[in-house]
Amino acid sequence: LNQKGCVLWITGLSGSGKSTLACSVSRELHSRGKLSYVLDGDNLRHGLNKDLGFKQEDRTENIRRVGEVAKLFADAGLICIASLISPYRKDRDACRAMLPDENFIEARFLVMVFMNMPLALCEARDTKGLYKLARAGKIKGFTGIDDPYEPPLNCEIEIQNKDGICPAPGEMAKQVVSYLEEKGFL
Ligand code: GGZ
Repeated sequence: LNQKGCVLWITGLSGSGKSTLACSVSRELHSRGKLSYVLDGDNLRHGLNKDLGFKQEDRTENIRRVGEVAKLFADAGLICIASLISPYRKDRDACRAMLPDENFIEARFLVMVFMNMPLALCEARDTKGLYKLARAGKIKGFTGIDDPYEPPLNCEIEIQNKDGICPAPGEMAKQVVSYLEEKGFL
């Protein structure tokens, strides 16, 4: 396999475009003949993590499990793309700590991607109507509404909105793939 495994960890609010970016990066890597695998928070909650809800302890356990699985994929040499809200800094830090750092002989580690989209933008999109339900009090503890989101302080890649508009998926994917290229992962 002519690639090094690593974990791309995409964090951000619901509706910030994490899954879109994950899918777009995976497609771009595929077109370059690189193996990747997407672990999506929302999907995993139907299987591996179907026993978990959205209380702080449950989210922590969710992140921990996905971190462990991502580590296995990276171990196998794949570029594992994990897209989860992962709202708590300490949980994301714990994932990072689980993976060996850059100086390790087998370079496989975590590249944190922050979807830095304002709540107003995510809420205006509201593709699944969840923000509306949260505002109406029909979903309790919704991230960004009545549950916290702690933005990363030390991410490797930040996807920024331009004048309240999210960049096109292909554009975001290029930013991420260029980073992986630069760092010798591809
Ligand atoms: C946040 C919620 C909630 C609450 C349901 N808070 O945008 P989506 O719909 O498709 O993705 C969200 C998903 C969040 O799962 P994660 O595993 O990524 O979350 S975490 O990392 O915090 O464990 C959202 C939906 O589930 N959803 N209720 N209360 N998002």
